[in-house]
Parts: sequence; structure tokens; C-alpha cells
Amino acid sequence: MVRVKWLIPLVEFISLVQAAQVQFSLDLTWQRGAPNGLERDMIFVNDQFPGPALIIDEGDEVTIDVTNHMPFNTSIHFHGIEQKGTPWSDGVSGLSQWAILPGASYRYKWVANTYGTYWYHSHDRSRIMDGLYGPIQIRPSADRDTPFSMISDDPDDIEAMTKAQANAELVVLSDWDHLTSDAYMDALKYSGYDIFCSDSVLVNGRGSVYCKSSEELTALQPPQIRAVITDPLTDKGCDPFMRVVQGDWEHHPELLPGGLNSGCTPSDGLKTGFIVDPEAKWASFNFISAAGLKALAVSIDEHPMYVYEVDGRYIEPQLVDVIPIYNGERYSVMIKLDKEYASYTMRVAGNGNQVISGYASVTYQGGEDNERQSTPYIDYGGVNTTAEVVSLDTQHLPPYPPILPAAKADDFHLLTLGRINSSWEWTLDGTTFLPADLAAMEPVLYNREAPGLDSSLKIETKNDTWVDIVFQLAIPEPTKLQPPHPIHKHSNKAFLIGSGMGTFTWSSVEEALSESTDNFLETPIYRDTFVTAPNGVAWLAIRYHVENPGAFLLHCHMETHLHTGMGMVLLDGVDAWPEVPHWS
Ligand SMILES: *[C@@H]1O[C@H](CO)[C@@H](O)[C@H](O)[C@H]1NC(C)=O
Ligand SMILES: *[C@@H]1O[C@H](CO)[C@@H](O)[C@H](O)[C@H]1NC(C)=O
Ligand SMILES: *[C@@H]1O[C@H](CO)[C@@H](O)[C@H](O)[C@H]1NC(C)=O
Ligand SMILES: *[C@@H]1O[C@H](CO)[C@@H](O)[C@H](O)[C@H]1NC(C)=O
Ligand SMILES: [Cu+2]
Repeated sequence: MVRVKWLIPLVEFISLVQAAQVQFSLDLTWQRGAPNGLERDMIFVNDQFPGPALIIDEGDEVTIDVTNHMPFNTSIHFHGIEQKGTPWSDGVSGLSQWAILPGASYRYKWVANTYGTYWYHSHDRSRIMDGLYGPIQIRPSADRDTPFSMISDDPDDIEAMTKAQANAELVVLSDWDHLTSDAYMDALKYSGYDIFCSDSVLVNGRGSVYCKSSEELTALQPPQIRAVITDPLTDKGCDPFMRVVQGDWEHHPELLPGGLNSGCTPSDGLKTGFIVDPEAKWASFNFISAAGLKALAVSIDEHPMYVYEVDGRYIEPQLVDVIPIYNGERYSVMIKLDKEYASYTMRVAGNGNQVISGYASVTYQGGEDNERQSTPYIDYGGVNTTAEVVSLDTQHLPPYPPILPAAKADDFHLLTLGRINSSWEWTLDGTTFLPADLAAMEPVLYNREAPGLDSSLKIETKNDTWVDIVFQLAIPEPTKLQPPHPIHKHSNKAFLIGSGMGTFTWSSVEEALSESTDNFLETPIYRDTFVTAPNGVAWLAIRYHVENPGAFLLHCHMETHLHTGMGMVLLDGVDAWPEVPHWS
């Protein structure tokens, strides 16, 4: 039995001595591009895909001017950035701002009040699937205590790791399809299926389409998934639309575009190559999942990884070979460069919802000509190659230095997650959908009573209170599962405090704790994404501190789920609601 010992959080004193002002301009265009070798219309940021990295120092005052040269509305959200005191810069059309019209610009201003790995992406319709994303790295101030002394007690190693962190490789993982986001969403709507099939997995915007037979792909399916999906996978390694997944709703297979869920067309694209300097002894790889649909798993052949930062916050390092990474999540790792001078494959595999992989290479300087093939930890389907392979334990990620939630919350909300009325429409509040045309509406931040948003989609909180939210999965027969939902909270992070199988029958977390401490973590996890269970009826509990009045989204980060309704609005600190400045 675990002893739960939560305390009042430590106040963090970080001196932000040299607050510099930094400015970026992001120009968004809609052009032809071929990340995986196949051309289509897509979004570029400053003519790049993924968009340029925004490298910032902790404490900086950041201005970002976004100009929309595209033929449709847009916005930019800075994923994981708290937006303390600047809720109008959170970048959600219809919530924190009016959409940026074609030809128009918007100025985002915020303070980098924390450190770590983040990213930016569109928050208008499902444009992530058209390529609107890029990485953000906030370098920690010099007085931040790093966890590197828990990896090695050799001062040379610690110095090398500190340098590696400053020169980290930002690794944007994503999925890619030949259909535009609008065409993809139309395919769900007209066929009635919940589709999560992609053509390619990209690493920093590069990849290929690999085609294998249905038999081969079915054999590579993770065993726990094969136990439920008993029919053969498609020739793209995708769900054959069994009733246990799609339920008994109406479906129109004849309206599926060819090549979407089946019909693989091979294509050769470029491959990302990382060069590491073995003299530097350590390298940091900061993984960001910008996937629109896919759950992924990442590994670097023959290189165990010390995971030291999760969603932009240090943890007590964990040594692993494989990291499962869901939409929006970030994991930063240190690897020791102590292997033969050669090239090692970085493998990024679908993690449960498709048998697919993407690759990059990590090459030691001086090992470019070594022809040796590296040995994988995972196969094409993301399954471990030996029993010794260690996967990240996502239930044990103690924040470093320790930080704890309040022992008791002031407010409790139980949300029921599931499908309503069709296989492809999703709800977070159990009864209604976040409107798909939210992006075209009057921003809720400007008017809390803005029409168009059902009251059940809003959670009102008072400033400086603690709020518990329990996410309950509802799975009607004959469906046996929901895909894991990576639930992302905007503004400040929350604590993952517990989870369990079955139904959360208690009326508060306190009551649940008094009956079943086993469901609660001794060391709550502090992050901005919370992934629901992959199988069966289950629940997940988070606790957060309301400290930034404004309107913030709480939503599933799978683009198809968000855009079909799986989101709600947190009206945080309504008693201290901000005046929106009128500078534009
Ligand atoms: C890894 O694979 C082996 C079989 O090679 C299996 O027995 C083991 O349970 C797997 N471990 C994990 C964590 O998946
Ligand atoms: C589901 O369908 C029913 C019947 O058509 C309708 O009354 C209801 O409003 C729908 N639910 C949602 C959340 O749209
Ligand atoms: C674009 O945004 C404006 C509001 O700023 C809205 O009136 C319009 O309907 C939006 N267009 C689309 C296609 O959503
Ligand atoms: C909201 O509460 C936080 C945490 O107590 C506090 O720091 C902040 O100043 C408050 N904001 C307003 C506008 O009162
Ligand atoms: Cu979801």
C-alpha cells in the first residue's frame, strides 16, 4: 500500500535578472510540399517545415508577430506556455482571440516564466495535420538546479550534460497523410468511421511511405491489440473497422477516399540525420510529439536514454530504452556517447493504433563511413525486440525538485469521455460537443456569456483555489475500447494524482482516497498532458491550482477528436477576470 503524503506546494523563488526582449516573426504560407516524397498542399512557416525553432532564455519577454498569408483563418498556440497574465496570447480562435483572417497579422506577447521544451501549433480547425507546427526551447536560467547529478556524480559528466542541454537537438515527431486536414475530416464525416490512419511518421519533417503486406503488418501488431482486433489489418497497418472499435453506428465504407485507410502507395522521402560529437561525451535529444493522430514510441538503437525532463519540467531521471509519446507530450533525454563510432537508427513507431514506423539516424562524428548496422530495441510495429528492453514507466516521473499539490481541493468535476451519436464524434463533458465552428466565434475571453458555447462545456473556477477533475471513460457495447486520449490542459500545468480501472463511484477525491489509496500516486506527476487508459472502462484524476485568470481549453490532443467535439473551457479565476488590452 502506498502512503500518500501531499503537502502545500513550495513557493519557487527564481530571480529573473536579465529579462531580455526577444521578437520573432512567423509568416504562414500555403504551398506545395513533399515531406515524405509525395507532393500536396501544406503549411510552411517562414518557408520551413516544421517551422523554425524559437530559442528563448528563461525570463525573456517574447513578442511573436504572426502573419497569415494563407487562404483561410488561423491562430498560433504556444503549447505548454503558461501565459501568466497574458491569456489573450494563448492562441485559441474563438476563445482567447478572433481568428487571424487571410492577409492579417496578430501580435502575441508573453513572458517565458519557466524553462524547458515546448512547441507552437495552430489552434484553428485541425491545421496541425497540414503542418503548422514548430519547436520552442526555453533555456533554463543559471540558478536552476538540474537533476544531472542524479545521472552521474562525476563533475566532468555533469558539465558535459549541462553543455548538451544547452545545445539540445530538438526532435519534432509527427504523422503525415496525403489528404489535407479538411479532406481528412470530411472522410470521417461522410464514411462515419473514426479513422486514425497515416501515410508516414516524420522526424523533423522528413520521412517515407513504406508498404508491406496486410499479413506482415498483422503479424507485427502488438499482442495486446491483436487480442481485441482479431481481423487482419489493412495494407497500411490500420484498423479494419471492427465493431469492437467502431460500434454499431451508421457507416458508409463506399464513401471512404481510396488510399486513406487502405491502399498503400510507396514513396521515398528524405531522412533526418543528427550528427553527434563523441568528444562531448553526452548529447541531449528533446522529443516533441506534434502528431495529429498517432500515439508513438521512440528509441535510439543501442543507446539507453536518461529521461530528465517531462513537458518542460525536470524529473528524477529514469533510464529507459523506449519512450511512449502521445500527441503534445515532450520528453528530453541524455544519451551517453560511449559506443563504437558509427551510425545508429532512431526509430519512431506507431504505438498501438497503427503498425507503422519512421526513421532518422544519429551518427558519431568520425563514424560516417562505418557500415555496421545498429541493433533495434523495437520493431516496425513498436514491439520490444527482447525481454530486456525497458520502456518508460509513465506512472513514476517525480518532479525535480519536488513539488506537490495541496492536500485537498476546493472543487470537484467528473467528466465522462466517449462517443456520441457516431463512431467519430467525441465528447469530454458526456453530453455535448465543443462546436466545430468555435474558431469563428466571439472569443470567450472577451465575453464569458458569449453565445454558442453550452454552459455544460464551461468549468468556472475562483482564483487561488484547487480544482480536481476526474476523466471517466464510458464504453458502450459492443465497443470494447477507446483509443487513449491525450488530454491537454492550457495555461499552468496540473498534477496527475491517480487513476484506476472501472467507474469512479465516489463524490470526491478525498472520499476515493479514504477507501482506496492504491489508486493514488505517492508522488504526483506535474505535466500538461494526461493520457487515458488504452483498454476498458477506467478513470484518471488531476488536480490543479487556479492562478492565471482567463479562458483556457482542456481537450483531447488528437486532432480528429478535438475537432469533432472533445474539448471544454476552463473559465479560470472568474472573480479576478482580466481586462483584455486593445493594442491592435
Ligand atoms: C518485451 O518482449 C518480451 C518478448 O521478447 C516479452 O516477454 C516482454 O513482456 C516484453 N516487455 C515489455 C515491457 O513489453
Ligand atoms: C444525438 O442525436 C440525437 C438524435 O438525432 C439528437 O437529438 C442529439 O442532439 C444528438 N446529440 C448531440 C450531442 O449532438
Ligand atoms: C474566419 O474568422 C471570422 C472571425 O474572425 C469568422 O467570421 C469567419 O466565419 C471565419 N471563417 C471561417 C471559414 O471559419
Ligand atoms: C490569482 O491567484 C494567484 C495565485 O494565488 C496570484 O498569484 C495572482 O496574483 C491572482 N491573480 C489575480 C488577478 O488576482
Ligand atoms: Cu481523444
